[in-house]
Amino acid sequence: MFKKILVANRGEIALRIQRACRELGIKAVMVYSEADRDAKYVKLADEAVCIGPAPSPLSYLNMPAIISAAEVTDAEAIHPGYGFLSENADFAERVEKSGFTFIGPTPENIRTMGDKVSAKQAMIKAGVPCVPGSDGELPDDPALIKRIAKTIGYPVIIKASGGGGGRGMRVVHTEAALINAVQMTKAEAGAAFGNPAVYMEKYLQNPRHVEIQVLADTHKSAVYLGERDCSMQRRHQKVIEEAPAPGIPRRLIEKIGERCAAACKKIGYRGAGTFEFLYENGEFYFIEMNTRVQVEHPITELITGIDIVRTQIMIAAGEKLPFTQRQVEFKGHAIECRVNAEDPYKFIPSPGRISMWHAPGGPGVRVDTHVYNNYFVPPNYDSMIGKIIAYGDTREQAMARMRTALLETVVEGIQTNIPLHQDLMVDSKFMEGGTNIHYLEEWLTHRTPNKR
Ligand code: MV4
Repeated sequence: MFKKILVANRGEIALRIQRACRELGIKAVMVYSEADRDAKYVKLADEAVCIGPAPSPLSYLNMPAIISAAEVTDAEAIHPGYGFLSENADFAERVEKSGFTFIGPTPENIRTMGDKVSAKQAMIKAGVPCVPGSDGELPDDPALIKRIAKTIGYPVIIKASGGGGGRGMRVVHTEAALINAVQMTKAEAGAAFGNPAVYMEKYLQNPRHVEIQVLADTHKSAVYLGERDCSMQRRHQKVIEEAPAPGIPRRLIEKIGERCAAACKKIGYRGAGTFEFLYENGEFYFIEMNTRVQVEHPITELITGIDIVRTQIMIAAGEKLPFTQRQVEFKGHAIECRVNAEDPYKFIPSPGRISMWHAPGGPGVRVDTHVYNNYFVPPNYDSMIGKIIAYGDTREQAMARMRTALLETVVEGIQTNIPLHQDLMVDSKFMEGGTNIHYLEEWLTHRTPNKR
């Protein structure tokens, strides 16, 4: 096992990784920007290295600064967390070329999944069901493009191969609008991602976003840890996630989960990964794969009892997965509310000093956050300041515990989206379960501030 790991991230996930290191008896080197100097996980660190000024391009995205920090502290491995450099294949490659272990998949895995056309081709080949589409990059010939769209059937969606997570997409409803939409998407993709390649898919009108968590080791073993329903989102930012996904038959999850684990073996995947699917009318359609630990990983940890971050480290150290698929058991229900420093009605970021912080507790409540009394939320980064996760034997119990947890939480000095979560936890459609990817945005257009 490693003796020392460098944590190349900030905020709650930096603390989460530091905790996993402590549990494993591994020293954690924390890197921080000038804006994060006072973070508690920096003060509590075995070692800490300032890697630059507040703007992330100068610090958390600064590859030479991070690799130098690993060199001067004699770290053996680098955990990238999520966001920042976590899905940057060139970074993973530079980490390994410098003699460190990248705690994540191979640069080749990351590159394949970063290019959405090659990701989809790899998945089709590995037997994972995908959204019907162009099977590769769209050709230039307008007549050919029209023929592909006609075969798929309108509406179709044009997506940039270099995009993902909702960037570089256009829905097309008629042949009259098709060629212009393709040209526009190509131009934007070229400018934004340096890659004008686009592909086409059938546009699914009312799907749910259901993802499958996998873990694969370097000894040809791969397992799935069930699913997460991430349909409650606004502008491609997830707001609430839950596991299991309400109302999806267990045999369907088993079938798609087994396909994902088999695909991992087929492509030589290593580490933690997430297969993103659209789920509509009882069918799963692969859209993208994320090659990192995800924000919402705790809900899977709670329903399986498996520590995903700890397992990522064990896999990177060359150990075998300490359990088989048959030993993975799903128990209870977990819901996560992302707590953002923002206006709960207008969604404007609300950084600043937290004059009072009181975390909820009690049975089945987990809080993953790096904040504390008098913590200053810097304006330079993502507005998420933590996650409240509630677990219960049933979905109803998890939701009841979440309501209590939200009521107990005190955050003063900044605005947060906790009032939004409180309103959603008593919304009858959400309480029923199975809301689709459009539900929250639609709900927000009819929302009236709730007095309490
Ligand atoms: C789609 C789709 C409908 N049909 N693909 C958006 C993010 C990116 N990961 C893929 N996205 C979508 N792809 C087809 N063929 C609808 C979306 C989509 C979406 C997907 C997941 C979660 C939230 C979403 C919000 C809007 C659109």
